[in-house]
Amino acid sequence: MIPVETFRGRQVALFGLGGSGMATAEALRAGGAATIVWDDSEAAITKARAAGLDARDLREIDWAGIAALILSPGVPLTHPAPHWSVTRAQAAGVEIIGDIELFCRERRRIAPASSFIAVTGTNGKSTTTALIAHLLGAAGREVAMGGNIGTPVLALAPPDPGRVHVIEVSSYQIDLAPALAPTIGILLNLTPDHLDRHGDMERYAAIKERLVQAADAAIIGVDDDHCEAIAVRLEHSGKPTIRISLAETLGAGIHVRGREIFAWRGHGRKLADLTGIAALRGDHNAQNAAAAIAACLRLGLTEAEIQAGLRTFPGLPHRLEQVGRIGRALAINDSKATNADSTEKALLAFAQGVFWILGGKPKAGGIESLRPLFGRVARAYLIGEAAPAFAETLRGAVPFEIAGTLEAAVAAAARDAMTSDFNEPVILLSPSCASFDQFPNFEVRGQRFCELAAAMPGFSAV
Ligand code: UMA
Ligand code: ADP
Repeated sequence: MIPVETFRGRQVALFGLGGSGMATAEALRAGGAATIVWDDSEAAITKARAAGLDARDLREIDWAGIAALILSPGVPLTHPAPHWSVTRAQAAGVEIIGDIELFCRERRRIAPASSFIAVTGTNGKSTTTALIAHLLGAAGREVAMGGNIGTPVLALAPPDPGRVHVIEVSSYQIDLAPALAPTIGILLNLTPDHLDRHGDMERYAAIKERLVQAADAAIIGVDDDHCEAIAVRLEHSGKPTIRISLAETLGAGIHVRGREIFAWRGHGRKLADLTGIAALRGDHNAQNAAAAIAACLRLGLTEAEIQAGLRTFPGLPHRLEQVGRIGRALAINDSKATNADSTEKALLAFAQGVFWILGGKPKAGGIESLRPLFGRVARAYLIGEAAPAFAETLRGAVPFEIAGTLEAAVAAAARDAMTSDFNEPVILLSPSCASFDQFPNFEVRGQRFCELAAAMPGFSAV
C-alpha cells in the first residue's frame, strides 16, 4: 500500500466505495488524513463502516473544512451530468481529484526519479500494460502493475528508484489527475468510446492527449488520425516521441510488418519476432507489443531480453486466450469481445476454419460490419437474445445454427470442428455481445467456455 501523506492532519471527502475507493480510503488513513466517505449504494456504505471508515452523507457535511474531494473514476465528473458530490465540491471551491493524482503527488514527494510508465488508448491498454510488466519482470526488474487493469494504484508497493510502476490509465482517471506526468506515456490508439462520459470525440481525445503531453517521453500508435495529429503536436513541442505504426508510410519509429517488429528509419533493424507467440495473435496485438517493446528499450532492456520475455508472455484471460485443443481444433476464449469491433480483431487473427460461437445481449449495429470476414467462418453457433437478429445477418452467407446456450454451442462446434477438413480448425467464442442475458459478466462467460472446452473428449491443455 502507498500511504498518502499529502493530506496529513487535514480532512478530505471521498466518494465511491468500490475497489479503488476502498483502497484509497485505506491509503489516506495510513497517511494521517481524516477521511469522510460516502457512496450512492447502501451496501457499499455498510461495507465501509465495517472496515472502520467514517461514512457520512456528503450532502450533510460542512464543506468549508474539506481539503479535497477524492472521486472514484466511475462517478460522472462532467457528463452526462456532474454527480451531486461534484456539484457540492465545486460550489465550495474544493478540488476534485482521483487516486492516480494521489499516486502522482506521493511519487513526486518520495521518489520523483522513479520510473513510471502510464498506458492509455481506446483498446489494448490491459494487454500492453501486462506485457510491459511481464517483459520487465522477466528481465529481473522489480515491477508494480495496476490502475485501470484491476489493482488500485494505491494498493501497490510505493514508488522507489529500484521499482518500475506500470499503470493502465483510463480516460476517467486522466480527467481526475492534473499532476499526471509519467516518465513514459503510451497512447495506443483513439476511436470513439465513452462519449457519454466525455461529451464528444474531441474532448475524449484531448483528455487522452494530456497523458502523453505531460510525459518525459511519449510512445504513440499513429495509425489513426487523432493519434497522428497528437504525435505531430508533441514533435513540434520538442517532446521525445516514438511513433508506432503498422503502415508502410512510417518515417521513423517502430514499424510492425507482419509478425516482425523493426526499429525504422527509412529501412529497418529487426527488434523482435512474434511468430508462434500464441498470446499475441493478430495485428492489434502486434501494435500492443510494439508499444511495449519501445517502452522496455527505453528502460534499457536488451533486444535478447525482450525476445525471451515475449516468448513467455501468458496473455490475458478472455482476450483471444488459447484454452487448449479439442483434438486438432484450437479452443479460443475471446469473451471480452462484447462488440463487433473486438470480434473483428479475432476474425482477422484466423484466416479460415473458424467455428464461431456468438450472441448474448445485442449491441447497436449488430455484426453487419463483420460481413467482409464471413469467409473465414466455417459455421456459426448462435446463443442468447441476439440469436434471431444475428441469424438474419448470417443467412445466405455463413452456415449457422441456433444453439441457444453456451453448453450446446460448444458441443456442436467441437463436433463439427473435429470432423472438418481444416488442418487447424478454431473453436472461437467471440460473442460480439454483452453477457448479461445469460451470465453475470464476460469473465464468468469466458470461464464457463473454458470449463466446457476442457470437459470435451479429446481435450488437451496447450
Ligand atoms: N458509485 C456511486 N455513484 C455513481 C457511480 C458509482 O455511488 O454515480 C459507486 C458505486 O456504488 C460503487 C463505486 O462507486 O460502490 C464504484 O466505483 P468505480 O465505478 O469507480 O469502480 P471501482 O471498483 O473503484 O473500479 C475502478 C475502475 N472502474 C471504473 O473506472 C468504472 C476499474 O476499471 C479499475 O480496475 C479500478 O478502479 C482499480 O483502479 C474498470 C473499468 O470498467 C475495469 N474501467 C473502464 C474501462 O476499462 O472501460 C474505464
Ligand atoms: P483495454 O484494456 O483497452 O480494454 P485489452 O488489452 O483488454 O484492452 O483488449 C480488449 C479488446 O480490445 C481485445 O479483446 C481486442 O478485441 C481489442 N484490442 C486489443 N488491442 C487492440 C489494439 N491495439 N487495437 C485495436 N483493438 C485492440
